[in-house]
Amino acid sequence: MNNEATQTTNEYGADQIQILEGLEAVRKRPGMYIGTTSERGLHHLVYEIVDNAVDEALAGYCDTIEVIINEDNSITVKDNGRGIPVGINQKAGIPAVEVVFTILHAGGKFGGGGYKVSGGLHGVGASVVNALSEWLEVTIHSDDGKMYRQRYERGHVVYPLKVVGDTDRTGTTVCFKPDAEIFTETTEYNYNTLKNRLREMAFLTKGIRIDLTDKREEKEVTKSFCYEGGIKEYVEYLNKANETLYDSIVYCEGTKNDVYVEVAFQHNKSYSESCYSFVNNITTPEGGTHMTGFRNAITKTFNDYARTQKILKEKDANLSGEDIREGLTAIISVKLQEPQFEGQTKQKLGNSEARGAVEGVVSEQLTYYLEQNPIVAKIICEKALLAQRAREAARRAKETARKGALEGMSLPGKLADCSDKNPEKCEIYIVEGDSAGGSAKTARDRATQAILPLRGKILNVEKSRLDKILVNAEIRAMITAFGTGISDDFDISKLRYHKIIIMTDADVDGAHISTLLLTFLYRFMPELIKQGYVYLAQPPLYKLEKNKKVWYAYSDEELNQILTEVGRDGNNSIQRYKGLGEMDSDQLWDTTMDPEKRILHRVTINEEEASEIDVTFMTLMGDKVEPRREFIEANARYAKNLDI
Ligand code: TTJ
Repeated sequence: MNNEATQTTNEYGADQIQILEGLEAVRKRPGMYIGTTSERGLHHLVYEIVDNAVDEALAGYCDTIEVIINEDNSITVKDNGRGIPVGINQKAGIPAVEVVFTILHAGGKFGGGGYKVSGGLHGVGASVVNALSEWLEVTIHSDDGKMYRQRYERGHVVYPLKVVGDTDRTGTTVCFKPDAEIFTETTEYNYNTLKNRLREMAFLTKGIRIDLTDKREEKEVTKSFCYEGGIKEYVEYLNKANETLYDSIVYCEGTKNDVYVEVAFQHNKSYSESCYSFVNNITTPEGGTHMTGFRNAITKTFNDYARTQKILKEKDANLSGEDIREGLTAIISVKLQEPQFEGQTKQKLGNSEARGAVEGVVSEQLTYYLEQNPIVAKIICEKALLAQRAREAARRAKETARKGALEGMSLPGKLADCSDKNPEKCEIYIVEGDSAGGSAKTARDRATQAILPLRGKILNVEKSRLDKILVNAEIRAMITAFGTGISDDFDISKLRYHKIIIMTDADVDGAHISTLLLTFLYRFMPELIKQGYVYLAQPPLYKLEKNKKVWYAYSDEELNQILTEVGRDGNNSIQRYKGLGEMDSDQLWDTTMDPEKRILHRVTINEEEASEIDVTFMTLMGDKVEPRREFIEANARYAKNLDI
């Protein structure tokens, strides 16, 4: 970090006034530096600081990072690296550590030479975190045996770097409190969000230990993440809920065109693909050149292998990339000096040298691996062959489904469509069971509300191939009703309703049906969720009657609140709704369907946590019973929320 400081001061000068102007700019337009001041931006501050410690680990000088959420929602990050240099930086005329925290670096681009590879979405530098913190304190355990400290408030130095004691270790500790003037939405940290990201960071940096402690809990909890196997263990973790197709995890590693490439993969017996790509430890939800390189490499290598081994006969068509990726779980991680991000959300890697690097490293090492492991190679090729045949059958089934959808003909018989044809005004209720469907049809506003009743449990798409999924009546009914088609044929402009509302009983079975429906949408029409068209209806849990007046409560808390207001006496009659079927159509309208009064929850996907969502769906829907039981037990205290 010493040399970075020297480099950047060339551009920025050490003039204190300029320094303050720099950090003032960050406070004026925080979005320019951290994307958003929402909950997400709040969490990015932590990642930014932790990234610095991870860089020290990548340089080989640090093996443990501790992250603490303090009681007041301030954050402590502590490493056992060399410690940020405390000596005076010649150009700036102030200690290097002060440079790090008070001089705005150019968007995290530090150029070649140093070990630092941070970049992309974060990598904006510790000074940005400092500028956006009510206060920040850095403590350095230096190899000169002294402990140094400096404090800043909203980016301003409170006192010059000073010696505060002696020490017999080295390392850096940063403690900061995000500024509530900046983070107006929330300043409260979400333990699970930090946990998931720190776990991911630990997977991506093999051997590093990252501890997370939450001091806000009565009983302080610490979680420790350390993976000697790195991304190999990541794949193992992602696959834990599924039966794998073979035991080993394929791993390739190498450097080409100055790009460091690391890839791990393993197939499971499911039919969906779970591939995640990273650039400098930052997730790239939209993929990019590294992902393309990976796909090209495996498609070509497996086809070459299948041809030479005569698994593919001369007359057979090539295996498609999709066939080979059926049931594939993969992590693709690249590290390069100057990543370029493209696309609307800047989440797609654009560097063309990354494509060649991944393609080269994977082709070469996978070819060798397949030669050395003919049994695994054959298993994968045969699964891909089955996928190829199923894909043919699916194509035919899809063709009919698509025709139905595109030509607007033969809407499903069970659908009670609305009369308005303007999708923006229209909504469709997907309702569990024919009886609730009946009430909903009576209750609805015919102009804008369509009702599609589904019978019983719907097909678990995690356990079926596309050809089977597409002949399922309930699924076909949804596809035709929505009008969009699925997967590659998906076309959002054909969407017939701008609200897709899942309405199920407020019990465990209802939650299960909601999950099955969401799994289907997530796998085959993810854009519907991403663009915010999917909602969960919230039916009431209780009906309270007193002196001919009626109240509905949507939670236990609300029931208690109402009881407190109306008085707890013998005139109360409380009904616990077990299902939608217990309400007549008027009640259903009043409580759950009337746009003026109903409660809808919009379903969202946090792109940064996509791999966690995958694990959740796979755990809930996958083959293995034990991980599912563990998951449900571990999340039992959220069961109330899951029930919604
Ligand atoms: C730079 O090169 C000389 C030896 O020290 C290197 C350095 O700066 N290491 C370093 C920085 N270790 N840890 C950090 C660091 C840790 C945290 C938590 C926050 C920040 C901004 C830096």
